[in-house]
Order: sequence, then structure tokens, then C-alpha cells
Amino acid sequence: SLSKKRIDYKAPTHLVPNIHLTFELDPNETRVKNVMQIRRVDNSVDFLVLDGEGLQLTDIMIDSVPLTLDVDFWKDEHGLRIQCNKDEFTLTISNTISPINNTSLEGLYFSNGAYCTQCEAEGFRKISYFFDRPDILSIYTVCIRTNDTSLSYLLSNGNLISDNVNDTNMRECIWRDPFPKPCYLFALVAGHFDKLEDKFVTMSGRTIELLLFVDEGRKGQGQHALDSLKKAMRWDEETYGLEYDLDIYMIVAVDFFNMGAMENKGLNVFNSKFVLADSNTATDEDYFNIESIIAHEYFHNWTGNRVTCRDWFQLSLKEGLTVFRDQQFSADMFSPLITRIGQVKVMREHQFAEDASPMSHPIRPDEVMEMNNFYTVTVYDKGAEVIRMLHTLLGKRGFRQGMDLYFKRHDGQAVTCDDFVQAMQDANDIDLAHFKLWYSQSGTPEISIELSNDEDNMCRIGFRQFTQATADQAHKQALYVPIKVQCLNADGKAIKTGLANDTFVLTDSADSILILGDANKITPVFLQDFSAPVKIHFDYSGKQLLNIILNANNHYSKWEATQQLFFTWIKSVYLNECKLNAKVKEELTTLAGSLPELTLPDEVLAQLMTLPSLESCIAKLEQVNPLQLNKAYIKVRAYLASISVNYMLKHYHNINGKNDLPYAYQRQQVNGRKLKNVLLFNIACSGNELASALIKQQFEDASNMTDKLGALKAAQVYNIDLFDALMLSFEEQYTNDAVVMDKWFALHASIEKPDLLSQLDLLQAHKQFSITNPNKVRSLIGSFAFYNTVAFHQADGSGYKYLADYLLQLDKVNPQVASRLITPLIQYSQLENSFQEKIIVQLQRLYGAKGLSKDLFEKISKCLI
Ligand code: BAL
Ligand code: ZN
Repeated sequence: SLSKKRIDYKAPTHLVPNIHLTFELDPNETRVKNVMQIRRVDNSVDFLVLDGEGLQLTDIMIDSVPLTLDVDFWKDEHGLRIQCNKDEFTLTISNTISPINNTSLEGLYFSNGAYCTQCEAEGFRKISYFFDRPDILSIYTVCIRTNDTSLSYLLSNGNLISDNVNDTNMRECIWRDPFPKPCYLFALVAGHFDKLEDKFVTMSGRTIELLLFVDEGRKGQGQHALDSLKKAMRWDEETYGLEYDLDIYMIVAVDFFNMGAMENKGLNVFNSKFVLADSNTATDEDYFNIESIIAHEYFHNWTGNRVTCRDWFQLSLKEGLTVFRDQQFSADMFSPLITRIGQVKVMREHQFAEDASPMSHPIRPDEVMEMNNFYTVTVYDKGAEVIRMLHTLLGKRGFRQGMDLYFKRHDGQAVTCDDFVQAMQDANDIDLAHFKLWYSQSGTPEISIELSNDEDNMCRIGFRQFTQATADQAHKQALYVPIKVQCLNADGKAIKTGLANDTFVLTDSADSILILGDANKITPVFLQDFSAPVKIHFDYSGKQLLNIILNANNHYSKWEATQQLFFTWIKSVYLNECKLNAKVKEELTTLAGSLPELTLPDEVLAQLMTLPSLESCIAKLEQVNPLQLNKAYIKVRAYLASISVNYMLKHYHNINGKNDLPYAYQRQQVNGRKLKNVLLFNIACSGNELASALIKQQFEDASNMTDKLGALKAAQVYNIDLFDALMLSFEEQYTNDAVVMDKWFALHASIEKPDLLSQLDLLQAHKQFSITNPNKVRSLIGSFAFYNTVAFHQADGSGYKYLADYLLQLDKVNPQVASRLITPLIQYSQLENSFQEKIIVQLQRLYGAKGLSKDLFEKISKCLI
């Protein structure tokens, strides 16, 4: 079979305690010499199998004795099989690779004048022959040689041992990383950069040198990233007692990168989008993301690097845990509410859709064809939700005790998700056997809840859980689900539930609790703070939801209730041939009338005035016509905006008037800008003629990218001519800034008009666009396919065809990016049949294409079974 199974794991036959790599850099032909000190651990085995892909083998020796092909060793497109009966030996392999021709951006590649590597998950095999699996931990010594003097920095993991130039002008840098690591954490970067330097003194008093490398001329945009790094280092000491271990921490920002960033030991490589920021080029949201991703990669030093994964099926061991840690950090640094809302949106818009798709898988997958396809919202974000539930169940202290035990037991090891849960269990008085099903069961549990009156003035709350069969698993069991519950009486006062931590743990397929009160008068709030990654079905009345919005003391619950209310309206208008009925109008008017009464912080108000995304609405419906749903969506949005426009205009002027401080990424300022831009957007949605002048004014006066972009987004929904004019001026101003131009491409690709496709052709021909640059591809093609309902879901299927045509080209250049981008063609299960049929036609076309990558093949074949 083409795929690997989790249960087929076999322990390594050999270990590699030390590896010595030498690189002679050349864009066309880089020479790699790999000297491995190998120890056999299974003496029943007299051969070894090494991974290697696309390598030109030049030399192979065991203990200095050359080996003969087809006698001592065999070679195919996956690697080498070498005969060897020794217990201890040195294996030396030399090969060449061509970084400049490597457009997959996996392995060693050359772009923008710099060499860069990306090895996770299985990219090391494109550099050299090796046991490319995460449970082989080695101490790396890396020697980088070049006579190209334009490469001012030659970097690898660990500490710099020497930096010399010899008589023939060959420069040689040697790096040594004292911590044993798997090859996916190996990194090499060579290029010409500007360098920012800083220091961090750890809790034990050691001074760490912090270095940030950016493209020439970009030094002014690196300070926020460095500040974020220092905050993350301090936070991990204070929260988990975890201190940095090497004497040097380096981050390099590059423009060509498949992922957001990579946690290579001591040498993080970052997509420049998640490093570079100043007020003129980055939005508040960019600042937030940079802080969070810098922290995420830093936190990996313990959760990922010091303790790593035994095999790739365990990816969530490090990713779910590290995402949870970066969420905790963002909540502490910025805002618990905004961090949580952002995360819940990811779950509802993307993860639930993945569960419902042919690619559904548990957070610990059982079967994988191409590992790169499993860096998913399920493994990462649902994985983080599972860790969060543990945190909820064990409490802050119990969770910390579990973490401490985990590190005490497993530092320096490659372990499994079971090992993690075992440490949590052993450090606490709890049985997690049932809880562990969250690791093996895929799909989104649905909890249906009903209230009824019982004896003695008691109200019974009945819970039922059910998980629909998923593409990968037919049979589901009841899970262990912590449900945070709050009950309000008709005046919005909280009623005591008697539940410990206000949490009911549903462990069976059905269960119930009793609380004091009348079922007809109680307004229950379920799943507060999204206490489990599930869907809730409860038949709220509009009145109950308004009660929560007006009276609940928890801001998250207010947000949740408005989202629910908006969705109910959108759905009802959609089902009513896109006409607003009297009941919806009345409820909308009540909400519009209540919002000004609530004296809420800016950050909360901005959230309450934002509709759920169209994607999250689609995820809650079946047999959806996305074009009709979009019409209903716009209708509700416009009506709400138009009845609140006076209030919003007043409020907008208020905020705008007092915002004359110099830009800072500081909570109060950020929230002020957020609310202001939500107001401007809604004013634009109302169609009010004052919008035009306000948008222009804001665009011209903007002292920062947040306000500039806010104006553009408002213009986009208000008036296309205005939008085009502002976009032209934006392009002139930022034409030399690659990161900012990504925003420009994304804005163009998300204009909701059917003739967008011809414009996409023009944009592809733009001098700043390149199919080899993943950021550009994601901005332009990704924005269109993921978020442009009108252009993508055109009834004649031309939007689907456009994406399929593009994927055929892109797959040859960069399969990983192509495979990410196919998602909108894979997640069709909620769509009306006529749309599904047109998608399938395109998937069949792709399936029939010659030389399809394993990445796309895995996904498409799952759709067409
Ligand atoms: N390990 C891949 C990038 C990340 O999750 O940090
Ligand atoms: Zn990660």
C-alpha cells in the first residue's frame, strides 16, 4: 500500500549518536558529505535502510572501505539498502543536490540569493541519505563551505565553533549542537542579511545572545519580533519553569517559505510575514500573529525539541501542546477574550469542516500517505483543544504537575501521545483512560440539550451526545466532554448550578442534571469559553439569546449569543428566498437598539458587531447553495447596519477624534482601532452616502497599516470605483514591500464579483507575483478559493475549474502548497448537489493528470472513492 499505518511502528534497528555534515555550497551543485557514527541495536539485522530522494550519490564507505553498488548496497528512488553486520561503524556518504532547482522549498533550496532548509517532516532525505525519522537523535556537527563572499552569514544549529577563510579563499564555518536531535530539526541558512542583536538573562542568570537576521534594509522592522521573543522566554520560565538551554538563539526571516515558521534547534526559520513589522506595514493583527508565532516556535524548544515525537503519527504531541501554550501566552500578553474568540473561529470555520470532509482524521492519525498533508487544523488546533480540556479537568496546578513529570520522565526522548497522557494521569488523581478516546476518534461530537420541569421546582437539563460517522471511521463512541454551564433567570441573574467549576462532565451517550428553577424561565448558557470542541444543539428563542447578550456577565457568552442570533437570522432569510421577514426585522431592531445601552469595553463591542463568517454558517448547514446564502448574509448585514447607522456614525467620530497618539501595539489602542474599523465597515455595509468621504479620509489620514487596510476593506464592500482608486494609490506606495503587497493581492482576489477570473489572470502577470512564492500564491489564489464565494462558487463551475487549472501548474512547482490550496475543493460536503457535482468533475480531471504529486493524490483519491 502507498500509505503508512501508525500500528506498524517498528523501533530503530540502528542508532546514530553522532553525525558530521559538510556542505560545499553551490546553487546548481551543492556537495554534501555525511559521516555517521552508527550503532546497531538489533543484532538480528544485517542491513540498514536509509531514506534519500532526488540525491546524486557520489561516494559511499563503511569504515573507510568503499562499497560496491548491487553487491554491498542497493539503490532505488526511496533510498539505499546497505549490507552490514557490524555493531559499531562509521558510514560515510557523499552526494550532490541542486538547491536552485528545488522549487518544492523542502530540503535545501536557494531563493532570493540565500540558501535555506526546511526538513520537517521528511525533507532531510532530500539533503542526504539518513534514517529520516524523528526517533533517531544525533549530535550534529555541521561544516559549511563557500567561496561566495556575498554570503555573509553561514548558519546552522547550536554554537559556532570556528569561522575561517583558507588560502584558496574558501570560507568555512563549523557549528555544533550539543543536544541530540532528530534530523527534522536540522537547519542551514547561508545568505546576506542585516542582523539585529539583543540579550536575554535567564532565570538562572545565564546570558543568551539573541540574533535576528532579516533582508537588507529591513532592520527597522525586526524589533517587535525580538521583543516578542524575550516575552516568550520570560513567560515560559514563569509559567512552566522552563529555561532556554543553548547560549545563542537565532531567527532568520525569509520570503520563500512553505509554512509560517520552523522551530529548528537554536536556528528558527521564519516566513518574513511573521517577523517583519512596523506601524506603516503591519496591522495590529499582524503584530498579534508575530508575537504568537515567535512564542510558538520558542516554546517548541521544550515541547518538541527536548522532548520530541517517536513517529509522525504523534505530531499532535508537540503541536497540540505548543499551540495550547502559545494560546495561553497570547491570552496573558494581550487579551483572553480575543485570543479565545480567534481560536474558536478557527475550530468552527476550518476544523469542523475538516471533520466533515473526506480528509477527516483523529488528532493522532492512524494512516498517512504524505505526512505534509497532516499539518492540519485537526492535529494543531483540535489537538490544542484536547490539551485545554486536560487543563480544565486538572486545574492549573494539576496541569503544571503533569508537565513537570512529563519533562522529568522524557527529557531527551522521542515519545508518544500516550506517554504525555500517562504523565498527566500519574501526576494527578485521575483516570484518563476514557478521556484518551479524544486522541483516536475523529469527527465533531454533537451535544443535544433539552430542558424540562421535574419534581420539587427542579429543572432537568438532559444531555445527549452523538458523533456522526466520518470518512475515516464508521463507528463512534461517547467521549468524555467537559461542558461549562451557566443558568440565568429571566432578569439575567445567575442561578447556582451546584456544579464544581460550573462544569458538567458528560461521559455517556446521555445524562442529565437537576437545577433549581422553572424550565420555561431559565436561560441556559452552554459550553462557556468553548470548553470542548463540540457542536451544541439547543433550541434558543430570540428572547433567551437577547437575555444572554444583555445580562450575562461573561463576555465570551455574550459574543456566542450574538453569533447564534446572527446565524439564526441569516438562516431564516436564506430559507425565505432571501427576504427579511417581520420577525427577523423586529429582533434585529431590538439588538440594534440594545447595543448602545450596553457599556462594554471596545474589544467586546467590536466582536458583538461582527457577523459570523460565511464559512462558519456553511459549516452549520446542509445542502447549501453558497450563492444564495451569501445573498441572505449580505441582506442581514446591510439591514442591521442601516438601522444602526446613526449610532455608528456618532461612535465612529467619537473614537476617531481622540485617536492622535503615536502608533503603539498596546491593548487599549488596538481595541480602539478595532472598534473604529468595525464601525467603518458596518457604515459602508449600510450604504449610507457619508461612507465614501469617511473611507477616503481614513485612508488618507491613516498613520498606520491597520487603519489603511480598514479603509480598503470598507471600500471593497461599498463602492468598486472608490476601492480601485485607493488600491492604485496603495500599490504605488508599497510596490517594493513584498509582505505588504501580499495584502494587496489578497484584497483584489476577494472582491465579490463574477468576472473576477479574468482579473486573476492579470494579477498573475503582475511583476510582483510569482508561482514559486507561496505567500503570493496563498494571497491571490488562496483568498479567491477560500473566501470569495461569488467568484469561486459560480453556478457554471468556472471558479472550480480555475482553481483546478491552477493546481495542475502549481503541483509541478510546489506540491505542498498545492495540497493546502485544494482544501476548498475537498470540503464540499455541506454544499448542494449541483455544486458538489461540478467540483467532482474538476477532481476527476486532476486525478487523471500525469505525474500528480503524492500530496494531491492522497486527498483527491479520498474524495473519489
Ligand atoms: N513544526 C512546524 C511549524 C510549527 O508548527 O511550528
Ligand atoms: Zn508548531
